[in-house]
Amino acid sequence: TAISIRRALLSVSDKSGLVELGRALAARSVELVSTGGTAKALRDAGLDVRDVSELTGFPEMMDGRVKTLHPLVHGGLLAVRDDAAHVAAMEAHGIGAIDLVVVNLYPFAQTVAKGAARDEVIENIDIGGPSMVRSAAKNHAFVAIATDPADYPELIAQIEADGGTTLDMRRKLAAKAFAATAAYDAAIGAWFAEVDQDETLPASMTVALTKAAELRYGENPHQQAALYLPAIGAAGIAQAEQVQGKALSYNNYNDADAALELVAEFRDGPPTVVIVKHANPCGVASADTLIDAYRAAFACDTVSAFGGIIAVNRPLDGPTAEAISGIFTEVVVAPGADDAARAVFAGKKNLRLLLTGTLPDPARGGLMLKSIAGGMLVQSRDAGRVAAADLTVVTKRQPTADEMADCLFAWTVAKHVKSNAIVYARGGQTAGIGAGQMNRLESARIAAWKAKDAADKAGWSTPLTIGSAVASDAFFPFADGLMAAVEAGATAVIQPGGSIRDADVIAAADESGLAMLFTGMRHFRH
Ligand code: 93A
Repeated sequence: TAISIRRALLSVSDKSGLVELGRALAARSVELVSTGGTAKALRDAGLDVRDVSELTGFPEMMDGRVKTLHPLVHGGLLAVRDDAAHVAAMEAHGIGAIDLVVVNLYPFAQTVAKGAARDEVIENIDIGGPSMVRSAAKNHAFVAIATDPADYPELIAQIEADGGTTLDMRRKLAAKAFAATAAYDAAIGAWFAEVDQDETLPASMTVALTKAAELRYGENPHQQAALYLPAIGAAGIAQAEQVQGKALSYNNYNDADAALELVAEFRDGPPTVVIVKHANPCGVASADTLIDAYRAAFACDTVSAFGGIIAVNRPLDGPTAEAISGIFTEVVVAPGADDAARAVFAGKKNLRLLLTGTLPDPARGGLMLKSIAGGMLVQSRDAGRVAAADLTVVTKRQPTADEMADCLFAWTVAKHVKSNAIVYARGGQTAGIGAGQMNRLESARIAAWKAKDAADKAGWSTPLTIGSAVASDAFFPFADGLMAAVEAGATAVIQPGGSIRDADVIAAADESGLAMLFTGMRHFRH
């Protein structure tokens, strides 16, 4: 059932598409009623407009805070047209029906984003706009509500076809309208929570996210997926600029996020390269140059690196891009890329190049959300980091300076490996990474086996684990995991400590002549 449109109320902050819509309505003899700025824009285009202040008999007042909040507006929006009592009320009070509302709201999120002062942010909380949107959307049986210029063309098409709108479209527009006002209020709530509250975990949370991109599919082809972005929030991989390559997939985003978060730990460090597969690093290295770091990271696991996601902590140069291009790589994430690097990748049509401008602060706060059936788990971000001064030597032997450096490097990588995580490192490069096993001993063995495999493939006489440091993301519950590391050739160990069998583990370390450091901090990651 199409309703015909005789009167439209237009009040928009974003004036794009407004004049075209106004013209289409005027051509159908629709009466246009508008607020100040919107009326002016329509008049400037030569259209006839009635001021809302003329309709209500009240001037727009209090800096525009009160312009459309009036029974002559909301009565015209909310009246049920086939209810005799409602119709009688309209007649008694001189309320004219409004058939179409075109409203988009004060740019709250944009005002926050540009760093405006508190007063300006508050002034950009739209009250009258959402009220009209909600009144019209509630009464969608009779009233059409457009909140997005992207919907104007279809609206115009319907009006031009038969002078009205279909119930089907009005329902869709109403759903979109309520989603828009909900997201708007959630952004306001999030802003207040951020600026005015101290608790990390608020008593309740409204998360307003807008679909920014449909993804081809989810983790698997039979799953649907999309990227959603918050109106207000910290920047991260989701905001990276994609310079080339086909659209990112769900798994690409997930892996690129893991790669960027790990490489960001080396924000103030030497040139560093991270290669990620299935959200776990399969090679990480720091060196004097980016290309050397890439080669060292790649050497850790040349098999897994195929189809990997690479993140670097320096703007990409041509030679490094050339080296990366040696094997198939899905995604490269970098703070920037010079012309030579861009030219190299331009020849690799499938490679996605993401530029982030800067690297995120590894110590920043924030909340991590994980959905479980029927609820959501929320925790503060793992911003924990340790420096040499935070470590306790628990063995008879002190670590050498090289061992200390390798321990810190291995520990930083282990933080970004799914638990149980065991990472061997030597000379600023990972030697073997054991991830995601259900017991620590298996991770230690897998990491050692991988290091041996890498050495065989590279033709090294001994694996890099000989003389390496080993990091464990949580304490060794028994000495067996530690002994596996000793067998692999590790001479230094870094782990949180805190097991009831710490004494056994320390004794085993002393017996093997190891230097062992306790961090007092655990880095489970699942
Ligand atoms: O300040 S308000 O909350 N009070 C109102 O009564 C009101 N009516 C419409 N903001 C109000 N609006 C908003 O004004 C609309 O949502 C729209 O964003 C804006 C359009 O103003 P103008 O037509 O003067 O540019």
